[in-house]
Amino acid sequence: MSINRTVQTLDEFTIQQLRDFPHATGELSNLLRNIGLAAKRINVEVNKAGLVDILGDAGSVNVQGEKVKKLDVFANDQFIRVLQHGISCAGIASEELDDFVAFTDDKSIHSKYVCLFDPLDGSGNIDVNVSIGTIFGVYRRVTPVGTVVTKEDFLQAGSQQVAAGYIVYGSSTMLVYATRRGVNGFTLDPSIGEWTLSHPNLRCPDRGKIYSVNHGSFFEFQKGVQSYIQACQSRPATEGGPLRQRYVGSMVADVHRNLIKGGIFMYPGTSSRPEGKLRLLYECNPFAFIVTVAGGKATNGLIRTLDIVPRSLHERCPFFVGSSLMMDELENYLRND
Ligand code: AHM
Ligand code: MG
Repeated sequence: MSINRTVQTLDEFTIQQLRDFPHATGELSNLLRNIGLAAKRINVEVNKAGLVDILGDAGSVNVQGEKVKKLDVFANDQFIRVLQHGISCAGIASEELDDFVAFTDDKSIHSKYVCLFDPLDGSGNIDVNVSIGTIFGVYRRVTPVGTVVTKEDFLQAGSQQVAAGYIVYGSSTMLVYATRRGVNGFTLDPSIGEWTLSHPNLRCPDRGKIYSVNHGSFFEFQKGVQSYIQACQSRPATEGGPLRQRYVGSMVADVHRNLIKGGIFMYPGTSSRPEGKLRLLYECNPFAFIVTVAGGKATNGLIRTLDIVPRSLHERCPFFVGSSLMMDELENYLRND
């Protein structure tokens, strides 16, 4: 089988983008390449997840005599290792770690960027062979290059992201990333181990037929959210009839589908958890950035997610994201709550 040279690889794509900016250093391209590399390694392990009973349960020793790690711990380790040994990242913060990690070697302290990620989101779905994902956001550090990064480099509003993306480990594995210039999706071609451009210049349709929410919590949602959900369910036939409800329980899969087909994803606060479940820095901000660049919207129900100034690394916030006209409609209901 010969390689199809009409397709562009991730590396080729980022290098081509660089040519438009003669003064760019290539550091961001390099960081994205490293993220792509870590994701390929994670993908290999995700595909073997069903074999844990054969190869050994997490925590046990496998047939090669190696200790088997939980997949989310493995994913976290991969990311840290790849970014630490690259030349483009000065530090990371992860949903899996209590505190950020500053890389203190000479190469790293001279890097411009910090990366925040959720190494394996939707991990409750691993055991049952349902799509899961990785989410990341990249910020330019605010402390001077040449010094060790501090917490303020990580506690930036989402609007400061220079890039954000996700990997969805699904029926195929895709890496989607956004910069201010646009959102592009790459599918992993397993035969050559390359990310190949499959979804250039992704735009989120203004409207879609899908809403995604955990209905089990319906009676714990605020009135405005309940009213909006009821409006989705009772849309008249003249406007296309009721919307479809789709909720995988892996935000990456849910938002990825809605980004392509049009739709709205909601993880509202509840009476028992007013801040909801999702983490602002690792889950909400990257998706808020991606969907906004693609023409959609993201809020916490009151203000744009990207405008929230974070106070702590692991803070949670209600999250509503999706097609712009559907978000406008939701906001009307929330305003009249
Ligand atoms: P996780 O980071 O522990 O995997 O949790 C995040 C996930 C999201 O991907 C998903 O949308 C949500 O949790 C599902 O939660 P729930 O089961 O409460 O609806
Ligand atoms: Mg998560």
